[in-house]
Amino acid sequence: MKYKLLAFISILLFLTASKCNDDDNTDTEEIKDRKEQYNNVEKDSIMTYMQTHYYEIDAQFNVTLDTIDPAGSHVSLWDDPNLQVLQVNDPEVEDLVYDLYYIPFREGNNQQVGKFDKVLTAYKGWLLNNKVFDETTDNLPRWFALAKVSNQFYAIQAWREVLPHFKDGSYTDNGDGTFTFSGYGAGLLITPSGLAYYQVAKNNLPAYSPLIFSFKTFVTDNDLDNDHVKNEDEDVNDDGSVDDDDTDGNRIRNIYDNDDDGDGVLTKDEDANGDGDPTNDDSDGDGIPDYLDKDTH
Ligand SMILES: [Ca+2]
Ligand SMILES: [Ca+2]
Ligand SMILES: [Ca+2]
Ligand SMILES: [Ca+2]
Repeated sequence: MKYKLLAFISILLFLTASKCNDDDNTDTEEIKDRKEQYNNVEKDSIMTYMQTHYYEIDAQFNVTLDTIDPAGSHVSLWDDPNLQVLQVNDPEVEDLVYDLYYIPFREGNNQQVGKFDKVLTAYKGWLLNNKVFDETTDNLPRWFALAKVSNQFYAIQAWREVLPHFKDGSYTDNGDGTFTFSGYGAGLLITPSGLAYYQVAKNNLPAYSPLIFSFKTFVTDNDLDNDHVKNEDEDVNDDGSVDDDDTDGNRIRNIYDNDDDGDGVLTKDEDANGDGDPTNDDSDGDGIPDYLDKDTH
């Protein structure tokens, strides 16, 4: 089933930010100071937006955003009792910390999304002027990698921070190329541009845009290379990044490598005790599990 679902678009398009995307910025203007942009501009514009807008959702967690009528009774995003805020460090400036807001509609009832997983999502993205700049439907969901790995596409940081607070759901194959998803996580997030595309402008997206996303976490893939070592365990040196774990030095990071030690035996087959978990087998007792040990297989 996983392989059928993988047919949905996975190498993306829009919502991805990877190092190679920096080439997209053909603008020769100087890049704005990240601290000034957040502290003097976006922090206020995000707060004002949230204080003056409300959301409505339908039974499938599709979101409508609108301006609050002072005579009405709508609760603003800012005053939503379920509003959560994450303190997130800027990836480039050490003492810049963002408020990243999200509102969970439903947590989801199946597997927790892992921070290095790939997630099948439906989503909608808005600018602060309420214009939709990108969206996909439940019938055409898209995969997004949360692991930040060089030369691979991965989701913007706001997604990488928020989605692991949700779970996926379950699905049924309708037999006609479509799936029906249920029990998934769903929510809304509001991010400063520093955790999104910052100076990069493309298509409907101006540079320095704070963004709003509604999202649904349909399916999370916790073993990207199908080697029976979960994505979170492919961080061998346990430093919070999977971009520096390449045991056999073949330039394919362990998280995408199905033979992590390059000894010619697939990682999933380096399971001496046959319990389905290659991480607990150390045949020569040298403290290195067989799947990371070229000497044993
Ligand atoms: Ca690591
Ligand atoms: Ca691997
Ligand atoms: Ca084992
Ligand atoms: Ca081995």
